This record gives sequence, C-alpha cells and structure tokens, in this order.
Amino acid sequence: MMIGGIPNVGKSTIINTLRKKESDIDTNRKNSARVGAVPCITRSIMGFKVLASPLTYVIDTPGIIQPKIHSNEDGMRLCAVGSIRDGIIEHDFTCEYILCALNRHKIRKYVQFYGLKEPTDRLDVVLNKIKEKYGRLSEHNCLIAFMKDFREGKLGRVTFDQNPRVEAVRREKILEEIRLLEAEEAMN
Ligand SMILES: Nc1nc2c(ncn2[C@@H]2O[C@H](COP(=O)(O)OP(=O)(O)O)[C@@H](O)[C@H]2O)c(=O)[nH]1
Ligand SMILES: [Mg+2]
Repeated sequence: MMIGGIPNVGKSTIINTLRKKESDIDTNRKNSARVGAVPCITRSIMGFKVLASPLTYVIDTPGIIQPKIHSNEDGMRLCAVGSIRDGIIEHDFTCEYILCALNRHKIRKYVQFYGLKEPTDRLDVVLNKIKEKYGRLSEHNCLIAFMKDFREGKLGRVTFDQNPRVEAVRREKILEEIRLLEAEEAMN
C-alpha cells in the first residue's frame, strides 16, 4: 500500500500507529516513520512493514501539494494548519487569519486560554497576552507560539472546510452588503 496526501496531515503518524498494532514488528524510533509538526519531515519514499501475515508494507511518501493555489482563502487555510512551510506567507498574516477564523467560527477558547477579557479581532492585543503568559518572548516568537497553540488544538478545534452550499450563501451575503455599501456611496 502507499500513503499519499498534502503535507503535515498525519500520514507518517498513521503508519507508525499501524505498526504498533503488530506485536512482532520492531517499533523503535529508528525503524519508524519520522513525524513532525512541520511540513517536509518525510523527504524520501520508504516502505514500512505494518503486518507480518499477510506480509504488508506501507510506503510513506513526502507530502504533495498543488503547484499553484488559486484561492487566497485556500492558501491561508493551508498555512494555518502548517501544510505550507511557515515563512512563505509572513507569520503575522497567518496569525491574523487564524484569529479571524476562530472568531468567525465563534470558537472562543483563546479568550480564556490567554487571559483576555473578551474576544478580539486585534492580533496585537492577543500577542501582548501571549507575551505575559509565556514570559519575555519577542514578537516573532509570540507569533510562533500562537500558531503552535492553535495547531496543537489548545485554542479549540476548528474545521476550515465548510459545506460548499453554506459557503456560497455566506459569500452571497457579503457581496450583497458590498453592493449596498457601493450603492449608498454612489448616492452620496
Ligand atoms: N491533533 C492531532 N495531531 C496529529 C494527528 N496525527 C498526527 N498529528 C501530528 O501532526 C503532525 C504531522 O504529522 P506527520 O505524521 O509528520 O504528518 P505527514 O507530514 O502527513 O507525514 C505531527 O506533529 C503529529 O504529531 C492527529 O490525529 N491529531
Ligand atoms: Mg511524513
């Protein structure tokens, strides 16, 4: 069997979990698929024995991603979950997106987690709280801490992909608001 998919979604982890289920497979770290919280940990194609009978190997592969991502929203989602290497999009853009997404999905766990008084759209306010929580971090490290907390699920669970019909209705609503604003502006 071969396992393939976009980077950083847990492909190697699944292989290691399968291997642990088989008692006569040596699962020490040296023999396991390498796993990590950043994309591009698996750099080569390798086979791992997951079952002795019938003898079964799973081939782990490096993540693959479309060469061109056509929608900004898709790109930001992939950055938020760490499937596109950090730094390709600036950290503060990614963090702005994560905060906005949490608020949009009404996931407020970050408020209590960072000791905020109320939900906020202001990343600088959140970063100040992160600085208080983790001690003297530079702004850059605060951004990294925010992404890490989000990716480890500490700020709540969120599914970015939505039902396409729900998404289409939401888009239509936003477009309608823009049209109204433009019409108002034209009247003034
Ligand atoms: N929360 C959560 N994290 C996971 C799960 N599976 C893997 N991870 C973590 O996601 C990161 C990427 O995993 P990895 O197996 O290296 O992904 P790959 O790039 O697709 O091979 C690692 O930090 C894993 O510990 C899961 O089911 N839930
Ligand atoms: Mg991997």
